[in-house]
Amino acid sequence: MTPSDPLDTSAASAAFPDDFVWGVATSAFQIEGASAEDGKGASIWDDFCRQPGVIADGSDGRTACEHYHRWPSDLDLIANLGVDAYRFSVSWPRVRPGGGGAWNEKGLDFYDRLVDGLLQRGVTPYLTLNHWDLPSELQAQGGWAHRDTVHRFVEYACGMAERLGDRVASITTHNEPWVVAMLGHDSGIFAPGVRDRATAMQVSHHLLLSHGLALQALRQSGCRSQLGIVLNLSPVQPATSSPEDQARARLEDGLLLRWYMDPLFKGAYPADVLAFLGADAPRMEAGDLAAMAAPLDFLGVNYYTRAVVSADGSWDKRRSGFELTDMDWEVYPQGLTELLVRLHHDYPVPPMFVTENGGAFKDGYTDGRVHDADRTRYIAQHIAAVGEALRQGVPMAGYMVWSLLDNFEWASGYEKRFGIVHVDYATQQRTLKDSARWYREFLQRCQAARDVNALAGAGV
Ligand code: GCO
Repeated sequence: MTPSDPLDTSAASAAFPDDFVWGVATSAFQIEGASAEDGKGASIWDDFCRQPGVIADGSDGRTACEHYHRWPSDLDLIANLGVDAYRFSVSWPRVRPGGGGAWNEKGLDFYDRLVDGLLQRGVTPYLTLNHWDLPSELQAQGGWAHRDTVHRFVEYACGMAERLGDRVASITTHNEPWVVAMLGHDSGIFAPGVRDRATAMQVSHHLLLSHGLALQALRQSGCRSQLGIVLNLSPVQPATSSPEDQARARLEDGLLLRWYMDPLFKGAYPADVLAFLGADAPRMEAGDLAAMAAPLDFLGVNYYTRAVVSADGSWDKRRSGFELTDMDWEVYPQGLTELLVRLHHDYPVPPMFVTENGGAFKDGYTDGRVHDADRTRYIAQHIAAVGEALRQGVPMAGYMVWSLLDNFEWASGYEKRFGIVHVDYATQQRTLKDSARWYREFLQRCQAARDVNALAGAGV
């Protein structure tokens, strides 16, 4: 192993400052199960899964990883990895079943216990409010396309901050608004399965607006958690240097990245994308753009792969020469450095976290072990890419692996496994994969370096 080998945990850990936050991430619908227990209301994902043919294996989130019942042992697992932080999401319909109206004490109690359980184990809670499971009752009134949902979200944010804000270090408003808008309302491959470009853009506007208004309300209420948003971003590269491919890549970059980053950091939508959208551009009211640009304490970036586009659709990633994951996504760690450096260069970004990064691979389970060398390499290479961004002066504050557990991978059901911990869905048994063992060893190295520095700082 050479010193620059990303799998060498001692060399890899050296690139990071002592206060860098290491974590693992999940989301409510993907792991909790208990989809109708203790007063939980239905979400758009509960409904969507019932439509024939939309989930690859015909599955749903009714049981998932049974985390709603197995949370104490899952928290032990998290603590045992040695992470600093656990990123999870709250199921809105579990705590406020109708979206508005009465709150559900039993649902709130669950997250109370979860947060206390993390703190007792020395793990810092990072809370996400909207990881896609909108209450069905709000969808019946128009969902994110309807402006009232913005106000229901602000109420929900304030209610959760009131309940948990004294104990959670970090609150994220939305996870991946692009996915909610475009996959949920343009291509319709995700809940709620709408296929209409104008609706999708209106949804994106309401997500950004609700984010800004929630931040404002949370700060006014004296909430002391760090506040931010999480975007799914990738470098968008033209397949060739032809003017057509370059123009297409610029537009796709506009729809994916600048459509969200510009209003958050520059107070305006990108003019080229507005021109492209024409009549599909969202309706806005005075003050919306100013509200959306509320100052952020952090920006979360979810990174999995790059995007390559060609005007005629002829790009074929199978011929690119890069390894593909089980999602058919290219393994492209240098894209993470490229992306983070660009964000730092183009926008006045606050400290950034990689809030999700990981890979689905076909795992083989043998005799209590999962030798997922491909996932281990993927994670190590991407951690090295974050280290390189830091070296280039990018303000990076943390990195979280997606995901702690194998879980419900949306339209792919349970067929795609992203966990560093294997889940046997028949028995709910959890098994550390080799990637989890590698991450644990890596975190031990980081901790040892911190201890040495603390001793040196104390003059010992
Ligand atoms: C995401 C989603 C996760 C997915 C992961 C892998 O934020 O895109 O948050 O829920 O499972 O990205 O596709």
